[in-house]
Parts: sequence; structure tokens; C-alpha cells
Amino acid sequence: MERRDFIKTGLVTAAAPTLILADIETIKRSRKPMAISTWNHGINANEEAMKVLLSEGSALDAVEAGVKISEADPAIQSVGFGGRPDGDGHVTLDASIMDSKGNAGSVAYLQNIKHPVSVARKVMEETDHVMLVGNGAKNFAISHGFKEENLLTEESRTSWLKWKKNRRKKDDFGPNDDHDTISLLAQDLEGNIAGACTTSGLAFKIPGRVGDSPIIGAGLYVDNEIGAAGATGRGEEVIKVAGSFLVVELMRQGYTPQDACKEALGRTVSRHDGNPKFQIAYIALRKDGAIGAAAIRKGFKYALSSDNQNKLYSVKGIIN
Ligand code: SD4
Repeated sequence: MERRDFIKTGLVTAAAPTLILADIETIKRSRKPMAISTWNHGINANEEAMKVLLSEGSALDAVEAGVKISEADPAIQSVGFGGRPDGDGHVTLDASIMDSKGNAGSVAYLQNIKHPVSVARKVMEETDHVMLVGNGAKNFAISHGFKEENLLTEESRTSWLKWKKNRRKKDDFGPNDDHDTISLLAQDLEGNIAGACTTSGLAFKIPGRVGDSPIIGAGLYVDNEIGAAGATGRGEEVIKVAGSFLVVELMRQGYTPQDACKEALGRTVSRHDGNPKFQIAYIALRKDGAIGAAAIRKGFKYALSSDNQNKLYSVKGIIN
């Protein structure tokens, strides 16, 4: 063997242990359970998700349990029970869920069922469909043991009546700051990732309107090899750029989770001459446990739970 070849071989041999060590580090970090979710109520959702994760439950069980807390809370007027109704006074719910094997389920325009995320999970696990809507989704839910109940609280009814009284001809939606959809992404002790997203959608929307939250790739996307992303905000604009799918694909290309969220928002911002009048925010979780969050405008908060901490973080807008 020539000396040059020997050095080459030597280098390869010397480099191998470093690579192996790096892999072990990645695996170790990815085995730290964590949950990241949108808005203030993400704190309670994360707490529930972490209970599941810390008792060695799956990321899928964790995201479902987590967002069910928001769905059941009547004080949260943007998700589930107590959500603001559509223009006709009906609470209509959208939700989606994805597991670490790339399976997905979703429901849209679902009425009178308190936990749309659990119906979405049933669609994913017990049918070979991905999405059920309206009465079909409701009948499916009832046939799987879900109870029909009134989801319109007095508080949401009052705000709907007020909106009806004051509405202008062109005013189909509630105020622009009304977007507290919960997206929750989690990683379990095995390092697997899952996500869920659930909402009552835009307040006072045109009856029949469906947003981004139940659209796989828009409101939510999970690829267990790379990571996951979830959205909140003006759903129409998230759908147009396949927002959550875009964030995950950007991470696949090497963008950090933070830069991926910003780049995805940038696509929307430039479609609106640099100054959109609405809010969109993304959260992202990469396979190695790195996270990102970004919003078009100030005011967005996300909740992050890891290392025995569950804290709310404010995000500066990318344009203000
Ligand atoms: C939607 N993304 O339906 C949702 C809106 C939202 O709380 O975030 N609502 O467009």
C-alpha cells in the first residue's frame, strides 16, 4: 500500500467514530419528549400532551389528548365547544391529525360533536379515507359512539348576534385578530413525531366555508423522517401555499425550522405586495428536536414544553 493510500484509509477510520458519536447524540436528543403548540391555550394542551409522553405514550396519543383540552374549554372561542359560529349561527368545526407513519385523518364542517380531532383520528384509523365533511362526518362520528351536543355557548351566541347587528355588506368574517386555532406537534420517547390541528375556523364565516386546519399539508403536515409543521391564521392563504407541507419540505432542503417558517410566510407576504392585512403563523418541530415559530405580524405566541418547562413565547412579526 502506498503511503498516500494509507493516510486516506487512516482518515476514513479516524472519521468513523465521530460520525457514530454524532448519530448517538441525535438519537439521544430526539428521545427527549416535547410538545409545541399555538397560542396561550397551548400551555394547557402541552401539559396534557406531556403527561402522555412522559408515561411513555405515543406522540399520536399525546397530540390528540392535548388538543382535546382546548376543544372542551368553552372559554376558548376559536376551537371546539364554545367556538364562534358561522354567519348563520352554527358552530362548524375543522380538524386533522397525522401520525408518524404518514397516516392522516381529517373532518371539516362538522357540527354538534365536541371532539373533531378524535373523529379525525377514527377516520384515519378505521377507514381507508382521509377526510369526511358535514353530515357525513357527523353520522360517522355518531356511529362510532360520539354524542351529539349543542356547542354554541351563550357567550359565542352573544358575539354572533352583535356581529349580525353591526355587519357591513362586505364583512363576511370576524375581526382579523380572531385566529386562535390550536396546532400541536409532539415527539415521544421513541423519537416519533405526530401532529394535530383543530378549530372552529374564522368567526362568522360564510356557511360551508372550510379553512386550512383539516387540509393535510395546509394546516398540518408530519413527515417522521424530517419533522412536522402546523399553522394558524388566515386559512385561505395557508391553503394557497400548502403552508405546513412547504415548511416541512424546506426543512428537508436544509432550512432550520425557524427559517423554514419564515420562508413559507415570505411566499404569502410577497403575494400581497409585502403587506398582507391578515395574520398567519407557523410552528415547526424537526426530527432532532429543534423547533421554529414565525408569524407575519406581531401578537403570535407559541407554547413549548420540554426539559420540565412549559412556557409561552412571543414571536415578532416578519413584517412588524
Ligand atoms: C381557519 N386557520 O379556519 C383557521 C383560522 C384560525 O382560529 O386560525 N382560527 O382559517
